[in-house]
Amino acid sequence: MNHIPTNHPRAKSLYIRERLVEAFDAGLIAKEGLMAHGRGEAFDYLIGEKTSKSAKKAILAAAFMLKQARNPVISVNGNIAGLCSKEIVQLAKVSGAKIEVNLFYATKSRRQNIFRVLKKNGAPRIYGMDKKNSTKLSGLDSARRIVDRDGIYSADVVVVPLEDGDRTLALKKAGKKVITFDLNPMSRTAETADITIVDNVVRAIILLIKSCKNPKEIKFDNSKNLALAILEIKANLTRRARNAQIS
Ligand code: PTJ
Repeated sequence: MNHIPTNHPRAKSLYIRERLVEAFDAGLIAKEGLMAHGRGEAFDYLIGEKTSKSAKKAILAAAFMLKQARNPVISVNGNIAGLCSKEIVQLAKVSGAKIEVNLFYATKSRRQNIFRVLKKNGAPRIYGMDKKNSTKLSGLDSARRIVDRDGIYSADVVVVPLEDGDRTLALKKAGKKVITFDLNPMSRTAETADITIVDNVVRAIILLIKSCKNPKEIKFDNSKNLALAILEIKANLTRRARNAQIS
């Protein structure tokens, strides 16, 4: 990380990139995960690289849903393991959720590496590691259909950060509530989930952990909140366009 000057105007974003590259080298992240991050970065730029009002609202709603859940599970993929393993373990602790490794580009070695990093960060038990305990989620053809009987399969609430739309739909069809983090408010995942936190998971997860310590019930409608997120992007772009005209 020492080649990024601390006074670089985009230092924070570059540090996150660096973390991803290190996690890729450590065998946690798929190549495609680096590209998925690039798409996220572009949306982060559009939302102004800060937690918006709509995201704060979704975080409050998510904390309440998690705390009310009977059997919540956090689904961990390569990107999330690379970006915030420590915070995933903290979130599991404050919310009472289980942690399950579930991959789209599934390989044994990446699963093991993710397991190890979660263990190192204090995860007491990690689901999705024992083939004997696995089963299939119906309506899904990707590797993500393989889930743990005692984890995602029997969960009532599933947190799916950086997700693909197909599994969100399959989880919904299986009667589960879905909470996602997705910087793209127009993605299928964002539109299908019950609660979409349109923010960089690196920022939002810390706020979600805080909110789980003091959960409050709020009125929440995901479609309306997504519309608000899109309008926030529009307002940000309008402001940028005005500034460009003045200068
Ligand atoms: O580790 P695996 O094998 O399970 O694969 C994980 C990836 C992320 C590669 C896989 O799930 C994938 O291809 O995802 P998608 O379909 O590209 O969707 C990722 C979504 O997350 C996109 O809408 C991105 O905008 C968004 N995103 C990327 N980085 C972040 C993000 N959202 C929040 N925070 C981020 N840091």
